[in-house]
Amino acid sequence: MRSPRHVTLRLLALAAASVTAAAFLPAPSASAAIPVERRASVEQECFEPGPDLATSARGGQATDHRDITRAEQRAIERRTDRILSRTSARQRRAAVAAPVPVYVHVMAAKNGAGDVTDAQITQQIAVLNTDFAGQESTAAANTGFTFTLAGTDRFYNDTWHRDGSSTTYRKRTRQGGANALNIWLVDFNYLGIATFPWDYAKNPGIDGIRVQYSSLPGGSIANYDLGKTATHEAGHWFGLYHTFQGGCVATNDEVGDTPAQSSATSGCPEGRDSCTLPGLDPIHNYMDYSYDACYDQFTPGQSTRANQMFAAYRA
Ligand SMILES: [Ca+2]
Ligand SMILES: [Zn+2]
Repeated sequence: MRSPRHVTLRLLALAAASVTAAAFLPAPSASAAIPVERRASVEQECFEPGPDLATSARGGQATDHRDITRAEQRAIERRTDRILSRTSARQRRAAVAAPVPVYVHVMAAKNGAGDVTDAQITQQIAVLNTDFAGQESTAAANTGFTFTLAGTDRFYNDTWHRDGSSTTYRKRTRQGGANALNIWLVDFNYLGIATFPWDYAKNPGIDGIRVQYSSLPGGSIANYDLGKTATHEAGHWFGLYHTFQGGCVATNDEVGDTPAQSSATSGCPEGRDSCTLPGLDPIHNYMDYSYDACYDQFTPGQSTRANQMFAAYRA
């Protein structure tokens, strides 16, 4: 049994040495240092984060969700198919285009750091609604999911603010059922970390996404301050993988209309083509690691998958 811990994808790489991923990439248009980037190991070996999530991820070995091997990926697909085959058409219809209640937990420091405003939270919910409705591109799918702020609570605890004791704080503060998106706003070395829907039943208390508070609209992280980290992490919460999951293999993320890519994208390198398989890299996809401004879509295939996963595990 692997650890239920979840490690990061949208990773804040603060160290200047954090450029291994760039080896795959066309040079960014400006040569300025990238203060923060979403980056992850593309290795598929089993990664067990240590007790201190932030420290274990700092080395760049972590993804923003727990590692999924090819074998486990296949098992998840089979399990989902079995569940859906037992789900009635009426149940599946009810799960499509579901309204999603959102609970935002502001984990501020005692001195008030991280105490985002209600206006920022409102803007973040608006970003989720825009992005999941496919309003940023004509190529984008409307997933049908809508988000409503169901509650906000605020804590002033330095340990929790730094994402310490995350299992404890999540279990104590999580609200709603499987269909409720819980967002914990913290200050850690990631942009965000997510749990997957197929893990809800065995570990409901920690279900949700943890997001770097300064990535909210109006936040302070250059290139990652438009609220798209929450969109990306919510994508995982709906059961979407990275578009670079598995690298250059046809099945990669189990979605047919997202071309395979060898590794995470950094910045917004137009024309990137990292696999010989058909299609340019989907650098504008919310499930890549591009800059916030580069993101503009979920695909129809991702929308279908998110709805199926919701019907199977969250409805
Ligand atoms: Ca794909
Ligand atoms: Zn991710």
